[in-house]
Formats: sequence, structure tokens, C-alpha cells
Amino acid sequence: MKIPVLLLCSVVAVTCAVKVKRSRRFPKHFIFGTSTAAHQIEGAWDADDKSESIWDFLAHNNPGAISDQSNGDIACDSYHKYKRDVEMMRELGIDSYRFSVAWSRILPNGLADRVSEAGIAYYNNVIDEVLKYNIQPMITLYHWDLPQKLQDMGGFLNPLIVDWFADYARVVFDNFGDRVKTFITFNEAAQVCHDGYGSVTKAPMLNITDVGEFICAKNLILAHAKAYHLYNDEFKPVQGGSCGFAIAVGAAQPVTDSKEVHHAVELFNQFQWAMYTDPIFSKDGGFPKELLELVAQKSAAQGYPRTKLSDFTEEEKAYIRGTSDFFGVNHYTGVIVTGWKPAATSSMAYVEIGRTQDKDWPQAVSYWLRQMPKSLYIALNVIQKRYGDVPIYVTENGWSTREGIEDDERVDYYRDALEDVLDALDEGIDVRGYYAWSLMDNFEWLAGYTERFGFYEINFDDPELTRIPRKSAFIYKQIIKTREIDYDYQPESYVMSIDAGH
Ligand code: PNW
Repeated sequence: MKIPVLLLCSVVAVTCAVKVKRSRRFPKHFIFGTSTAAHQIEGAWDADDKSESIWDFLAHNNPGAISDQSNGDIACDSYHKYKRDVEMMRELGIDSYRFSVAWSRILPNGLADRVSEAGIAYYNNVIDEVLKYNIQPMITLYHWDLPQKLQDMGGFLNPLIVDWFADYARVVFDNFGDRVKTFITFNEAAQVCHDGYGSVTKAPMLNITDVGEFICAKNLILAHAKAYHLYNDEFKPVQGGSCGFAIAVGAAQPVTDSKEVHHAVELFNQFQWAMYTDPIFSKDGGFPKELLELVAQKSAAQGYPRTKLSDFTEEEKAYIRGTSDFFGVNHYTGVIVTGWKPAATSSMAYVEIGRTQDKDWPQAVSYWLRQMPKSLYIALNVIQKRYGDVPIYVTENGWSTREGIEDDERVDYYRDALEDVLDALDEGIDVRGYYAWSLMDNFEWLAGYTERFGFYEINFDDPELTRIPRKSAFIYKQIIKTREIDYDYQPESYVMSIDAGH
């Protein structure tokens, strides 16, 4: 008797679970958007008075570093084709568009002695065009494209970057803040400092392990805080918007429930991202304690006369704490953490944390990207557990394929990720919006044009750079329109149109 009853119960439970899942909706005011970044889409690298950014400089002087020897000189040519881009946003029906402005286009000298009229005019055009169709612009001030002239003066290793960035931020707030109500100072500090200064995977490829990364981290966080205070004190009272920080948070799941593995997960989170966000969002401010201790121990063992990472002063801590109106999270994938084996010889505790990805998780074209089950849900949970009820925007989330408009893997990825958002919302996590990466294929940094993240495909050999909607574009459009995820929905044809009201 027992077995059939149990069986029946589980069948009912499964059916109910599926039903509940399917009827869930995104709240009315939930924001759906797409994200891009200036260097990845604009092209027109030397139009008018624009100067070279570190990515222009890298691609021009070290083309072998980019996997297809390409560059962002033309990219999607959004500098000239922005009206078509906005038309695509209307086709998708998005509520908001996240894009970045190029420092070297706005301030060709890097310093704020001269503001480019052409640069300001271009971004005014983009902002006005999206607003015409009721799409809210969200601006990232820095998405990895430092003016090369500032790199020549040390870039993020020079403490003066704090003032340089605040001067630049003033120009951006002053010119665009009347119409733009959400600003993000930095996109992914860890990728700027770790990949660009501590390694060779992003410009300026300095490879100054630990030391360079940590100097960059302190200066970048102070630059963020200064720009936030400027906005908060001088612009917010008049313009009424918000200003925040966006960081990449990968999911980290413990392989077992042991204390040791949980500790390894915590260390992994600290080194991967919390080092950049604890100073801003934690109650006490400053860098994570364990991380500071580990770096101090390693530094001593390696013969350094002082630690490679000292904490902020009490005054700095107070200045930095609370300087973000929301948590911007870029999320793509995750790992299973297996443990931590400290080794006296290695320079960074980070590399000693054992982690793996499951071979059964679907693999994207990007080597680092696998679809880990529930990964966005895990990331959103960790953020809320760590910092409490901070408003969260998913500022990036996406999947890479090769060319081709039949992108079922991307469709699967987005549906799963959006289920994770619904699960998080069900639990009361304050997720306000979701920006998919990316509106269209674009220049994927060191991977050039070999990895495609777009809802719209671009053939970069076609001089017209025609944008063609992929299957995923129709699926995203349907989700936005109905505010729910319908697994049975299939586009009838691949012909796009703009719905009434967009
Ligand atoms: C993002 N991770 O970076 C960038 O912000 C975009 O410019 C880029 O095009 C996009 O990813 C796709 O690569 C990432 O830890 C940072 O998994 C970190 C991770 C992934 C992407």
C-alpha cells in the first residue's frame, strides 16, 4: 500500500511544482534590458577628436594578443548605426538599455581640461533616441577603456586616478544626468585589476601579480567612492537618480557540507569579488579580514618587508562605506569548490582553492562559460546573505555561441537564468531588473569576434554590418511581453516587428 501512495504524492508534487513555476510572473515594474559597452560596439575609434583607449592601443600595437587579430576600430559601428540599435531595442520591447560611455571620446586628453563636443553630442543622440521610445538609459562610466594617455601616467597604479575619474564623472553627470537616472561607476573592478594589472588577460596586460592588482584595487575603490559622493552631494539632489557599482559574481557551491569546504567557499568569494564589494556594502567597511591576513602571511613568507595589501584607513573606510545605491551583478557561470590546500610557495591563496566545473554542464564557445544549474540563484542568494536587503540589478548575463541564428542553447540558458530570478524574487530578494548580455554580437576583448553573445547576429565581413535577430531575440521578446517564461513558445517566423506602444 505504502509504495503507490508515495509514488502518487511525488507525481502530484512534481506536477504542482511545474504548475506553480509556470504560472509565475515577473512583477509589473520589473525592468528588462540589454547591456553593451562602448569599446565593444561603437567603432569610430578615432572619429573627431577621440583619442586611443588602452584597448585601441593594445589591438594596434600587439594584434597577436587578440585571437583573430581583429580590433574594435569599426566593431558594430554603433557610432553611426545607433538608430538601428535603438530600433532593435524597440523590437525586443526592452524597458531599459545599459551602455557605457568612452572616457577617451568625452575627454580626449584623459584629463578634464577639454571636453569633446562631438563626444558629448554622440551620447546625447543615443540618450535622446532611446528616451523617444520610453527606454530608460543606464550609463556605465568605465567599461575597461581607459584613455591611453592616462595609462602612460600609470593608470590605476597612480593614486591621482581618483581625481581624474571624479573629474570625468563630473562631466558625465553634468551633461547627461538631466535625462539619465541610473549610473554605474565601474564595470567589474576585479576584471580591471586582476586581469589587466595582475595578469595578461585584459589590457593593459601588465602582469604585476598581486602587487599591481592590489594597488589598482585600492585606487579604483577610492575613485568609485569619490564619484559617488560627487553624485550624491551635488547631482542627486537636483537630478534625483541613483549611482552604483557593478561586479562579476560567479556562483561557488561547496562540494560537501564540511566546515573546511565552506571556509574555502568563503575565501574564494573574498578573492573573486567580495574584496571589491565588502569595503562598499559591508557593515564595518574595509577589506575582508581573512583575505588581509592571508595576504599578510604570504607577503612575509615571500620576503616582502610589508604586506602587499593593507586595509583602508578608518577615515577611508568611512568614506567608502555605503557608496552604492544598488548592487549591480554581472553573472555568467560558477564552480564547485572542493577545498583549500595552502602551500607556502604559491603567491596567492586564491590559486590554492580547489574548484571544478561539472563536465555535464553545457559548454559555451567561451572556454570559461558553462551553464551551471541554479548559478544565478546561488549568486543572488550569496549577495543578499552577505549584505542584507540591498536593491539588486542583474547588469549582465549571457551565453556565447558561434555564428548562426538557431541559438537554442542561448534560449535554454536565458530561460534557466530567468527562472533563477523568479526563485530569488519568491524568496524576497530585491531584484529590480535584468539586463541580458548582449543586444548584438560585438568585439569580445581578447577573443575578438570569435565568440558571439548577441540577440542579434552580425556578419563582421559584411560592410553594412546588418543586424539579424536570432531565435533567442524572439524568445526574450515574448518573455518581456508576457512577463512569464513559456517553454512551449516558438517563434512562427524569424521576421521581427515593433509592437504597438514601443
Ligand atoms: C563580462 N566570470 O565579463 C564583461 O563585462 C563583458 O564586457 C564581456 O563581453 C562579457 O563578460 C562576456 O565575456 C565577465 O567570472 C567577467 O565568469 C567575469 C566573468 C564572465 C564575464
